[in-house]
Amino acid sequence: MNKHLDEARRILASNDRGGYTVPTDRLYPFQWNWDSAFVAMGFALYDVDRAYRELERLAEGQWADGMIPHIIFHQPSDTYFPGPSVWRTRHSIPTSGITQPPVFAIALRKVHEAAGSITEARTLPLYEAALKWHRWWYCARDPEGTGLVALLHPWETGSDNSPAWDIALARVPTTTETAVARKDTGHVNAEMRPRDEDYKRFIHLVDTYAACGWDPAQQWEKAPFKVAEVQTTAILLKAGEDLEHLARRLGRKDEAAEIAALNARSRKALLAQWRPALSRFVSRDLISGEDVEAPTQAGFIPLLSLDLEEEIAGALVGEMKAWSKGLKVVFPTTKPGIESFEPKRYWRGPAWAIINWLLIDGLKRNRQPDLAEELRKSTIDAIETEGFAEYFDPMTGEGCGGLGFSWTAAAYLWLMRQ
Ligand code: 9WN
Repeated sequence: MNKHLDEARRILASNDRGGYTVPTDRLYPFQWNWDSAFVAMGFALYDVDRAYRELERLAEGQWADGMIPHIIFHQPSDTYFPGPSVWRTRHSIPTSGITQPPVFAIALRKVHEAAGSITEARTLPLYEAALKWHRWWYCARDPEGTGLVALLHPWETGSDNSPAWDIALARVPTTTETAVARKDTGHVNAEMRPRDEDYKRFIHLVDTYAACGWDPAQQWEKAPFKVAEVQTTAILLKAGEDLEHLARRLGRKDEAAEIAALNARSRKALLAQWRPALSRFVSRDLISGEDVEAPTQAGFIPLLSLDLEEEIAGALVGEMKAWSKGLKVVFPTTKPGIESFEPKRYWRGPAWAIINWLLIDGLKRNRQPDLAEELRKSTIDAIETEGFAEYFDPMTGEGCGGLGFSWTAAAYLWLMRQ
């Protein structure tokens, strides 16, 4: 086996904490939602039992209302802030109170297919957890039935300090009840992380929602940050397609029809977010009612779940190529050259293997194999040169953030398969 494949498996094994995988040691010492879904797809390539286990342990954190939280605190650790005492939630396993992109059902379909028909019994409870979560998304995060789901915290997007939130987040006060005691900057260079001011606003939001007792209706009413977001909706729609497929396989006809109707609603809503003048899709700030025009990777993620007309796909690809010109590693999470582009600062420019994974799948779906292959090669080269870093500086190729990173290992395994 190629030594990097071997290393990827070793990273997943060493980040195992008992049936679940931490994103990396110390910096992220708990189970994270979308990280685990990507990791499960990695495991599905060589250890289906372990892949199921990853999703089962994630589902242990599911709330009675259907939400699967963004962090499950299976065991205590004092190397991360904010921990359970800041979240003040009531689930029996301590969890955070917000969610993350719903990659779960995408992973479940892959794990189920890798397992073959013998393990239907193992898929079923996870299918039910996913269905409950998808219903939660449409009920709690799209109460008006627009088809686009909204996020109430930048951490829910998975792209915490993206320039996409700059305008919406600036409205959130920097005052907090909870003292902000960051641990992340003790593990990695502060220049690669969100700024202190961002953290104050992040924690202000946590305090606000904790004061709502984490009740979705109250949070919706009180939220000072509310963005109907295209990246998350595109992921939800792809996951919805996979869930619908599983529902049919499992003989759940009524549920398949219910999911298909939700998918149709999101498909239509996503398409309406296409902006020809920008050659991208845009999110909507629900507080101001305005489009979120900041140029970030999110604008291209709808490739993943829409079958676009030739003209739209061509324009998207043209724009992606323009952003990629002269870069050492693609794909940048912010358009290079603009003021908010910071090639080392987390979601403000760096290239991430899992974002590339989503884009590659989307480009293939939309008949763009050449650019898909370029992204695949670039991701593989970056990892083979710099190791399994959390993300990469697109200008220099340098591996940044945490090292020995689980989802980078899973992405490598996935992109190297066949
Ligand atoms: C907050 C674990 C997570 C990822 C996110 C990434 C980062 C956490 C943080 O790490 O977020 O959830 O403390 O910075 O932004 O996408 O899931 O890898």
